[in-house]
Amino acid sequence: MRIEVLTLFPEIFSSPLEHSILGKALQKGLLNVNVRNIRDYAFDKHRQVDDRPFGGGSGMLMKPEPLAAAIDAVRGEVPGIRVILLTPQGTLFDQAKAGELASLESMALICGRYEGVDERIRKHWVDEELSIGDYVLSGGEFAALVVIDVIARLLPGVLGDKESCVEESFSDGLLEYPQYTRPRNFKGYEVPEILLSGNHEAIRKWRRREALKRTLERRPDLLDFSVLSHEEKKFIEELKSGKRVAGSN
Ligand code: 6GU
Repeated sequence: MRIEVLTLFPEIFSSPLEHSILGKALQKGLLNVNVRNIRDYAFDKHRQVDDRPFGGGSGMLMKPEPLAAAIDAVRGEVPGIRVILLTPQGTLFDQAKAGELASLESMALICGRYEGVDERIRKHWVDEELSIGDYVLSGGEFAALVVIDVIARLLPGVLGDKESCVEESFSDGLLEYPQYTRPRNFKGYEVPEILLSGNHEAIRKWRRREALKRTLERRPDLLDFSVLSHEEKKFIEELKSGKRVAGSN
């Protein structure tokens, strides 16, 4: 996959793209990220990239000319590229959206500043607008990094076998079950007995139920989209009605 990033702050991207899973994905060539400075497409004397809004009001807007020139250049170099503007006004970027984007050959991520971009860019130069959640960032750069990281994890070859197991358990739509590593007793706090039992079927069941409990407690909205067996639905109903108490099985 090829990702073109358009930003006024290209330096923000260097470290996050050098390390860990993203760093390896880039090194292996499974993913290509090219970061461009929008200011390089400002052709007036002062290379101005922002301006005051018509009609008044506080804050500056991104001027249309440099953005349009940058997007036109990217489209010229990468035919068919999907152009995405990162903005708090976009539709929500979630795991399902990530899955959809992961199948593209190329996309351009335009990092807006939060006061916004000229409406004509949104309407006529951009294919889609995405937000990563209900809060306001100072700019789209961190949002772009979130999008890149989430999508990279879905590309073939990026995750090793061990890591992709973990991935599967969120893609079933539930929160993770609790996990423990050594020591068995940490400052008086014990690891649940069942995990030491060696009974793989019992452990699998326990984990599934813990994931259901945690999801019901913290993110009941996710249960509407998860695929549950008849038995699991019954378990959830029992939890809700108080027949089962949190912490017990
Ligand atoms: Cl994509 N940009 C900005 N500036 N703020 C955000 C966002 C994006 N998503 C959530 N908040």
